[in-house]
Amino acid sequence: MRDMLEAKTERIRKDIEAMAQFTASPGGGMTRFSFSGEDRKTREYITSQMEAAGLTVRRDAAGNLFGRREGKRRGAPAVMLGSHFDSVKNGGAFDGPAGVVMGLEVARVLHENGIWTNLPLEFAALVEEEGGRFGGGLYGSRAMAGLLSRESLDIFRDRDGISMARAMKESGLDPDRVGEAVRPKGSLRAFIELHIEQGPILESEGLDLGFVKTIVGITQREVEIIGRADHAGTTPMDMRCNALLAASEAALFIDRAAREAGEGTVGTIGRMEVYPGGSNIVPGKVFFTIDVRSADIERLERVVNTFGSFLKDMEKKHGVTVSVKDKLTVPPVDLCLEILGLFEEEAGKLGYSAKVMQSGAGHDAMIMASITDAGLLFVPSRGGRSHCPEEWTDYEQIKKGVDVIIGTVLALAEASS
Ligand code: HGY
Ligand code: MN
Ligand code: MN
Repeated sequence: MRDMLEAKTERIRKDIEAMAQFTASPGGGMTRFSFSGEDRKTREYITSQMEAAGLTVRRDAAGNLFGRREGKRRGAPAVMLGSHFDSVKNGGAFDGPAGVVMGLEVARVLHENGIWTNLPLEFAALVEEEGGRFGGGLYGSRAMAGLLSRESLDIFRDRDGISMARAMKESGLDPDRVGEAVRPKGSLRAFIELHIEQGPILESEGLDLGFVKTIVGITQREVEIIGRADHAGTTPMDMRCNALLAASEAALFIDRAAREAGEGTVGTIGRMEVYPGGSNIVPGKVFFTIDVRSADIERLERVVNTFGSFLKDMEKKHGVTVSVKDKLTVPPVDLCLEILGLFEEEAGKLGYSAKVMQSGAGHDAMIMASITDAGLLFVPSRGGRSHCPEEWTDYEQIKKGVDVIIGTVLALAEASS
């Protein structure tokens, strides 16, 4: 039974290219924000592919899309596989969709070969993993894991001030029912995600696949520094409360603190907005984000905590007021070794080269690991590039990842011929 079950590269290419059409920044990579028109068009495409593969499709109360293939054992826990379909601003076509397409292809291969498993299978397309629109992220998986508060849907807003709750309503969802997305205890046997590596390791070592053992911990905060807008010409230098000076020192602090923490700890200010933003006005307000990550919780907390006390010093030094909003705090996560072992076994049978590695990017698998056994398989990223229009993975490389996951799913879900 095993040798004929192979993914088809051509279908993978077709899916990725079809989904890549739905972007708000044509010519500037992928911008597919949750609960947007691009989200809807992509969801319609995925739904059509799920139905064609014989799946029963439903959208949960958080907006996640699932295609379900019943198992022989009624009421048994499901094996879930997939990834997210939202993107960052001006991102790439593979970050997220490669994992959704993996699910579609596994579903097709089982459907066309009439393979049934004892356990049911759920093919997932998750929303708002990136937080590109509302900040934070990992929203679809946190909704399933019961890690999402209803009030956060009112607090998290996009750049136009639209709350998640309002965007959900406009997308046909009822934010008051988001709790219904929580998966009952014991209802999942496993969660398997295929994802592009978003780093240079697999390509530089000439390997086909990566099997993730640990995903780094992540802290994301939003910082607002309030100084005083003043005339750039008439305000003496020693009479200014320049918000941008404090923010600039903060950028240098985060960079230095992450480097000093070492062991792969990273710190980034990815977004900074200066207000009112006139060339002849001393900046009165600056908004910026921080993103700190480490596989070592102590290092992660040290950078974040020292940054907090640094901001207090900035208030005194520059006569500004600083407020900080927590957007995401996830500790480092070890994934399921049983699933990692199955990945290794399948790759061995197929002759694909692979290594066990860490993920510097956050993924829904790190949240799903809190409610079920979670596995994450990487395929190479060309030049290690991601979160940019240049992001690329060969379709043949994705095919190899899907082949390994087919065998893994058959083992986990107890396939019978
Ligand atoms: O930010 C991340 O690590 C992921 O791309 N959401
Ligand atoms: Mn990403
Ligand atoms: Mn991703």
